[in-house]
Amino acid sequence: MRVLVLALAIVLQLAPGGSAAAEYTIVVSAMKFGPVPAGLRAGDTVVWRNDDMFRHTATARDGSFDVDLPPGTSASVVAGEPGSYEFFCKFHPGMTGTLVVGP
Ligand SMILES: [Cu+2]
Repeated sequence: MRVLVLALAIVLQLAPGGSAAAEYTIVVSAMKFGPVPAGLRAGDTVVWRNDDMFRHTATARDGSFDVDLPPGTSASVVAGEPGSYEFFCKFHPGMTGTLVVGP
């Protein structure tokens, strides 16, 4: 019984109410980045999922992230400093988007 109470306390500590980080997925398909999440905040996770048969990247112009996405894979980044981040694909420079991170 004591073990159970201890485990519960740890779970509550890891999930503080109200400020839990969110996770968003940006799907890459048909040589395009899908919609970027609105309301993204520092500490949230962005999952990039490549549904294409081609390799892509999600590369920030300011170098703050560079995600390699072989076909059929996913990778994630945690949103850092609030701001606006333009990104593109290294292999297909016409593929672009902007992530906006709020405080
Ligand atoms: Cu690409």
